[in-house]
Amino acid sequence: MDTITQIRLLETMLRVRKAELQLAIMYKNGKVPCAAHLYEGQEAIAAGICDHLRHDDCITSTHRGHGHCIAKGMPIKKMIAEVSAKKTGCCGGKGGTMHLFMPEVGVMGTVGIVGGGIPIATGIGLAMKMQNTDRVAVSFFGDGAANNGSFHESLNLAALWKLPVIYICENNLYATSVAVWRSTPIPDIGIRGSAYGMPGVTVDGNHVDEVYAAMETAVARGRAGEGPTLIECKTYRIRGHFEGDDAFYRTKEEVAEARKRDPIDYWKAHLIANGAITEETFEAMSAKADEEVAEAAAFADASPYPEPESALLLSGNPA
Ligand SMILES: Cc1ncc(C[n+]2csc(CCOP(=O)(O)OP(=O)(O)O)c2C)c(N)n1
Ligand SMILES: [Mg+2]
Repeated sequence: MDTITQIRLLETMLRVRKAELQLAIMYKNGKVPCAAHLYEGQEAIAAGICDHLRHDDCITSTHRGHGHCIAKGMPIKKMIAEVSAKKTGCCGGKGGTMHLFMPEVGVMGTVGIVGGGIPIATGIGLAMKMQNTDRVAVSFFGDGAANNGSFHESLNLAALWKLPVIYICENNLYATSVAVWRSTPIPDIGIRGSAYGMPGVTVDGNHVDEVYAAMETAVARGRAGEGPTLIECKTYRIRGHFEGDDAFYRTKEEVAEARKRDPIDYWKAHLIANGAITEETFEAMSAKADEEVAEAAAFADASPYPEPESALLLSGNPA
């Protein structure tokens, strides 16, 4: 991986992290009028996967999808405005956090139904194949979703039809309050790929270089018409399931231990050690991300809510 890519990955991770921390504050201040499932600690996955995607590739995402949208190219201000239910959001303020759409950058929806995005990405992959393109579709989903019927049906069809779909299972060890060991009898969800006749790999999802390398192979396979891949990224859900969840079902020690494996700390240390950046460069990158997020929050704050008369309009993003 060249130095420019290394730095761009760090930049994406910082932008995602800062946006999520900003939303946490906005949620506390009553500015997010719906549940907020934040992505802190999982940034390496969105960054490492989406870095391989072109503008015309597509993703589907989940209830925990802000990071995927940013990494795929949605401007942070359109995301924050939407999550704040403002007219200037990517869906005119009518979608909110679990219905973020921006087809022009390939964001085909954050979906609140667990596992719901998996068949959508599969259908998009089928369309891409029927149109004879080398585009790929990516489905992000959690460990909980990997036990949903939609996962199994989708992987079966995608392998059968050699669809250009890459399935990204973010195993953050919890589905709401249920630890993965209580719901899943195998240590690695990645091995499920072989049951359907596709490569299935498991990587450290907190190490962006590992995620990036796995995706490089998967995306080449998809573009070459060779079919789908399942990538399981092991990570940890640092925050509660949603903002306000006190997560009584796990110990503080467990979370503290996981915080030591912060994906940004890891990549920053790696880049400093190999001379790609200095501590000063990092501070400058961090400040730039802070500035972008502060501007996005101010934009959302200053934006109006959609007019009540527009409630029944079926389409059209007035912004
Ligand atoms: C079909 C369906 N069942 C249950 C829920 C309630 N629910 C919302 S998020 C969630 C847990 C999802 O866990 P996982 O797939 O691991 O994603 P994570 O929250 O860890 O990112 C559940 C059960 C839902 N939204 N949809
Ligand atoms: Mg999970």
